[in-house]
Amino acid sequence: MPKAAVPSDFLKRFRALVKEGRRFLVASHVRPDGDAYGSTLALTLSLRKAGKTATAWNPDGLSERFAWLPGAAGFAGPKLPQGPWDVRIVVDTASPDRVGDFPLASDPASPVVNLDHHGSNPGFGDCVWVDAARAACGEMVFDLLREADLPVDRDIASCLFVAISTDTGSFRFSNTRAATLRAAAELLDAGAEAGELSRMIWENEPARRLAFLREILPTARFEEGGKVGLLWIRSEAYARSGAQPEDTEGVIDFVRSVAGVVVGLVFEEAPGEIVRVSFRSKDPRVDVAKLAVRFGGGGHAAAAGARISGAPAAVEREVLAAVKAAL
Ligand SMILES: [Mn+2]
Repeated sequence: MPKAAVPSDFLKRFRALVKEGRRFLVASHVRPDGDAYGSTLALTLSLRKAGKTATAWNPDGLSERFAWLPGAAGFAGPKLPQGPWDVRIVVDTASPDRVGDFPLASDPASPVVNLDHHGSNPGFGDCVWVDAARAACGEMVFDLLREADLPVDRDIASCLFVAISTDTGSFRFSNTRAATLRAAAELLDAGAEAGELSRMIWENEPARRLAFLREILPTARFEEGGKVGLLWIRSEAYARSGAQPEDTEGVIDFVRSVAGVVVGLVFEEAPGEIVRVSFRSKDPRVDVAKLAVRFGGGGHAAAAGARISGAPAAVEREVLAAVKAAL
């Protein structure tokens, strides 16, 4: 383990909160991904193993896609469980408006811990550690558990492996650092099974996802001489295929994976004249977090998102103009 990966002020405060607190609520962002669920569950399981009462909660509840994760059985949401909480922990969440009904109001009796790897995180909460160099929040949770002397057993290691594996696209994306692979190796030492977990993550799609892909792949288009690849998810694609919002995970890879594409975009129609836009960049010189922030969203340099008000055609035009200027 790299010595003192966790900032000492944060670690000191966190250790004190864990020592004094009894009831913990751990939460993450809406439309949770593997890092959100894995980081939430790893912290929850570890706190429980340390003798605390800990509840994992998400504004979207537990998705079917991750229902096999260790500890998932007691997962709470969308309804917020009954408090009070001595400590409220938010993981992998770029901004406070992404945790639904999670109570973030300042309360000295219930400090908020903000643990995240999104560079656009404004640093909300009372005990904050944001490190944009980290591939996944799960990497930070792993360091934190070890340095705070909290348990990491096979189940916890498995949740953390899932967190890191999903946010790095199975260790393919440019956010994968030597330290990321070292953390993954240590998680295998702690009992995580790479083959089995990877199969559950990447080869466990519901059949309806193929029907969903049949609906959306015909919308694929290329702009700017092939440097921009985009897809549309029209609202009727869900009804026609029986897909769930979680089935959109990774569809952006179909345009991103094409040779010559620098920026991949997915536009998704949402209720109330809103378009959800996902951005991916394959070139470190094109920072899509900056683009997303301009449209009221956020994220990482290589992967970001925003919810934009407006008619679909108008939103597409504005986003393409901004992407073109950034290329
Ligand atoms: Mn993440």
